[in-house]
Amino acid sequence: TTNLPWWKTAVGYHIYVPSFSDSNDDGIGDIPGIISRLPYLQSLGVTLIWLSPFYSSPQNDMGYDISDYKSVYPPYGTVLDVQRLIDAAHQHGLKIIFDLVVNHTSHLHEWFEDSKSSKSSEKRDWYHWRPGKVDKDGNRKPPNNWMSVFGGSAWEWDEKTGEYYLHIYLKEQPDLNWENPEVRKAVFGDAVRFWLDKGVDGFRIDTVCIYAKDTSFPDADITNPDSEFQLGRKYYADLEQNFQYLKEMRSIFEGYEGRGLVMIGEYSGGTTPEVARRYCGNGGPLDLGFHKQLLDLERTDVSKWILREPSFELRRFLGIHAEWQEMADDIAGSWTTTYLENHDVARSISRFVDDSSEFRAASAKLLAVLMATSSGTLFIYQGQEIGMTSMPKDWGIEEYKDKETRRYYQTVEEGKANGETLEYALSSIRKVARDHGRTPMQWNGSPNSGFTAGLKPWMRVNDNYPGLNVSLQERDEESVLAFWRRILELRREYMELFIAGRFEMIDLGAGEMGDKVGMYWKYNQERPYTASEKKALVVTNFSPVGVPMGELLRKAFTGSEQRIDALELLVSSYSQSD
Ligand code: TEU
Ligand code: CA
Repeated sequence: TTNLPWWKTAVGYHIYVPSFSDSNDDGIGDIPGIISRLPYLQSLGVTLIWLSPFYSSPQNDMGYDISDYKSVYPPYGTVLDVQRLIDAAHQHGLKIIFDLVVNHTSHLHEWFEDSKSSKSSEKRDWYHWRPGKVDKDGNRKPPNNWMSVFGGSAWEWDEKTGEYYLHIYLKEQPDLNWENPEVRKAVFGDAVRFWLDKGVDGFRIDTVCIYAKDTSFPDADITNPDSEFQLGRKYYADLEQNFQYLKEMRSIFEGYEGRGLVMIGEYSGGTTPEVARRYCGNGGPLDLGFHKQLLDLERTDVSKWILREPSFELRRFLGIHAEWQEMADDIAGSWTTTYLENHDVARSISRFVDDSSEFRAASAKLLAVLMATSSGTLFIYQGQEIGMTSMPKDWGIEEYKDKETRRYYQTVEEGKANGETLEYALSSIRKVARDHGRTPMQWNGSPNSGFTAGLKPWMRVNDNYPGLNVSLQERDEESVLAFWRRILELRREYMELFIAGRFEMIDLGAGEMGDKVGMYWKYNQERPYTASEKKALVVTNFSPVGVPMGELLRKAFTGSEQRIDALELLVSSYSQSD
């Protein structure tokens, strides 16, 4: 564990550009705003920044719909600003990676405009075009029954050329046809090389599992008989050909020897640890990946919005976490990430613990302990380091900006969803909408939390900012922010346990204890133990009341010889960090 590559020991920080810091008072976060906050990130202990998409885009999906890979969305700044950011990050000792969104482009990308201009366009085959089908009543139907991730058919009819095109996401996000070698060449040259040449340290690769598709486009199995459209994942996620495409992408990196570039993939919802080992094991095309199974914790197979009952169960949550922890294994050669938040989910303390003003700081620290003692590359999402919460429950639907949510709400209003009431839909939106993670960063107690000095931020600032912001926490030794700083130091100090160690859950059984407490050992990957080896026992109490430590410790220590070392570390980490 002494020669881990930089990206294994990195502390990542995910910046959602529109909501981080506004430098010119137009209410929208921007690149110069990020530059001004680099010293803050450095003081937190961050070593790697991931930037959400900042490229030209009509913003149908907040920049995940790119209309030009080589220019910047004007409200965020210019290519020169991005170059300055890369250089400034490097001067602060920070690595920086960008989001690479190449499963689809915007419908306004010139490639798609060309492709849809006529059936004989040179770029017709750059996207997936198919004629429709006809049902028994003679009505036109899409080529198959696949459902878009955002609801409805994954195919959109184009009147002009009389064919459908595929869009796994919004209709404003047509899927590129990766089977066409010209497409791959354009993607690598346009999106990848352009930014590598400017000095970026790698990419977070959006929807990395779905570039290859079964282009015979078979109907998906019917898993929801009440719906016209079905999950087609089996025909477009983790296909054999996808690994080949990614290898090809990887080979671009070979021209940048010595830069230590990193490729982090975003897996699909169905990617299991077993499949992930093929992406990120020895010889796999990626270095590491973000799994989605904790993001999807509340949802059912029917839809993202029909939630499980109960929506949170500690044992299930930790079980999934433990399974992915096994992938962080430097000896076997596989690796993973540890993260609980991003721009696609509600805030972790609101989802998993308690975001009331009484308990939110304790909840944030609890999750910080879980994260900082978990193996893999750590990613903090902006605002998580101060314990930001989901949007207040009394905000109306008009505060939600995301098209996914808007669309869903409208579908329910029109009675075209899964039979749920509007009331149910709203309560579900208040729990799991993506917008909860997108409210502006809370920097200080001034109007609009110091995110913008302008009058109107693009998204409403959470009402709790006067009591929950960076500036307040900077002045308080007991704050969530101060806690994160300390525990990140501890993580670094005991790197062989916390970053690269083996994670061993202690089963506390169903019922009382196991539903409240998570307890695990961290120890070196290498076996067998040496007598002097350090181990860590981590106890996380998810309930508002104390737990009997004596009883828990008895469950943890089965062999008395291990007892002393472990207790030492437990006590020392307690005194250093609460
Ligand atoms: O997300 C991929 C994805 O399938 C999901 O995270 C999905 O957006 C979410 O579960 C729906 O609630 C990536 C990006 O992170 C996301 O912001 C984009 O919308 C999506 O790709 C399309 O580019
Ligand atoms: Ca701005």
